[in-house]
Amino acid sequence: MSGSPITLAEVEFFNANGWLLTRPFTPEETARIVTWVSEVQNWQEDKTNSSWFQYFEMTDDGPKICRSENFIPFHEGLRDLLTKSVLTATADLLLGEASVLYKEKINYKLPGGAGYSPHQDAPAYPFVNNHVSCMIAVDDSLLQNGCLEVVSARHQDLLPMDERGCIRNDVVEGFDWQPVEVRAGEVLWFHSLAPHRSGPNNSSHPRRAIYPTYNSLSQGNLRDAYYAEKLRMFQESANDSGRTRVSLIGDFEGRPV
Ligand SMILES: O=C(O)CCC(=O)C(=O)O
Repeated sequence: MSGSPITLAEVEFFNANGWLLTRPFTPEETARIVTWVSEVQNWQEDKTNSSWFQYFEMTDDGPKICRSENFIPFHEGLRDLLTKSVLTATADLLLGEASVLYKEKINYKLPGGAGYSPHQDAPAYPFVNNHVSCMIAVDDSLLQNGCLEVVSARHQDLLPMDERGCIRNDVVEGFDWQPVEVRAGEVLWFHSLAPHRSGPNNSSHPRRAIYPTYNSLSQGNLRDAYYAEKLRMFQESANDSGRTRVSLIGDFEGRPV
């Protein structure tokens, strides 16, 4: 696999475990990514939902931004990063065929920000069944600020879910959860059936991360359809969950503003 962004052994590790940690970016590239994410973080909320989406959560220190979505049409650097870089070449290898960007988000998890209940991503992704995501760490993602935790080798099937669309408690308790600390500029790939969760940010440092999701191009270029469907579902159903709604499943534990 000469010239390949990842080795055959890494593809095999991903296929066996459902996740893979890679180090594709130089310190200079990482610094650029940090700048770009800070730019999007400061964009005003578009209440008409005709451009990017910004989401907020309540913390003990007041409301804070918790997520941005649909930002690549409005940011060239991030668009190139997510659609024509080492990331797309890696997604092709992990999917075993040509990939296309399905959706993108930034989770900010600022100090005091909430974690995510144990879940698989697949139930939140309509129209496609072959997809892979990664977490590009913008800040060091560590135990104290709510790094991801994964379960190895449990990405074969959809697991039993609770009423929020998260993994049922009795199943969660039987799993061996493994925290994966990811340094700024490192990338954690995970299969859309890989069980994962994360705790709150109990530190004084942000834990920002970009999460692009790629699907097999053979299933179509569905990014616009995904965001249209998400908006439709958010508009058609009231959120009475007591949590901030950021996803088509109720995995985010953030308090509403
Ligand atoms: O950012 C995190 O801590 C978890 C993210 C996640 O699992 C999600 O957004 O579905």
